[in-house]
This record gives sequence, C-alpha cells and structure tokens, in this order.
Amino acid sequence: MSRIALVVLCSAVVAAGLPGDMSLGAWASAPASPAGYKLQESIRVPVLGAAGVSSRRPLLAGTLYVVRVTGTLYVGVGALGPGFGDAEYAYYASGQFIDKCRDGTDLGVAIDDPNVMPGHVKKPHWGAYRQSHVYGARLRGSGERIVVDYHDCNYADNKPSVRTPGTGPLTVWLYAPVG
Ligand SMILES: [Ca+2]
Repeated sequence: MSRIALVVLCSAVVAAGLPGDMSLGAWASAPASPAGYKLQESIRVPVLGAAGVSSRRPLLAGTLYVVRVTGTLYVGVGALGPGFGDAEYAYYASGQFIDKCRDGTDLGVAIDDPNVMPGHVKKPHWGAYRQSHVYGARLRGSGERIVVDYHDCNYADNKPSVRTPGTGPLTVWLYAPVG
C-alpha cells in the first residue's frame, strides 16, 4: 500500500487520504471507527438548499480528526440522465460520473466552504470516485465548530430520501482521536 498522500486542501482540511482506506467498502451508513479514533458525532448533510449545518461541538484546536462522508441522494436529471449524488460526484446508471454541474458548480459536500458559485472549487475534494460512495479526509481542528453543506447547481430537484440501496442518507461522520 502506498503512503498516504498528504494534500493541503485548505488551512483546516489537511489530507485526502485516510487510515483504514482498504476497508472503506465494508460499511455504508454505520461505519466502524478508524483505529485509534472514536465517533464524536454524525451530521446529516442538508441537500435541499445551500445553507449548511454546524457540528454540535467545536473541534479542539490543533487536534487531527478523521472525517468520513457516506450516503447518496437523487440529484435530478443532469447531462447524462437521472443522477445520484455522493460526497463528491453525481453518477448515473451507465456508470459514468461527473464532478461538476454543466455550469461549473463543483458538486458535493464541503466543510467550512459556503461558496456554491459556478467555478469555485469547494473544499475539501474527497478524492477519486468510489463505488462504495464512502470517502474520507483528515481535518485539523480550529477550536470552532465545522459547518457542513452540499454544493449543487439546482437544489429543487434533489430527493434526499431516494438513494442507491444500502448507502444511507448523505452523512458526515466526525471521529476524534482516542485518549
Ligand atoms: Ca440537483
């Protein structure tokens, strides 16, 4: 297994890779905690508008957390037909997937990045497309709560209760280091 590539995404989100990468496909809506971490909270991602929600508790400044995103939703008819969305992509029955709307809006879940304008690259980018629709990153706490939102070019056609079987609703899982 290659070393985890550290990618500086912004001041807070520091890594696109994550520990336990190889076991990601085994769970969907109730993931096991990564080794050395415990679940601090889960956050249901609002997908019917651009407004985000914050975590219930602040993240300790300087502490390295693990964030995972699971789940899917119906995102409406796009360039390639009726599509579903996950943390980062819209994907289709054909197996094709896209990272952006036709207008350039960067699809998917963002943390502390409320800019949903076309052309803006949201933070973080959750990495390569995964058929498990499970993604992860490391996140360094700032002493503040995090705000989670969904970026889309058309919220009106989203159906959060319609999803790929077994994946659950779009959810952010925040894990804190043990001890
Ligand atoms: Ca949509």
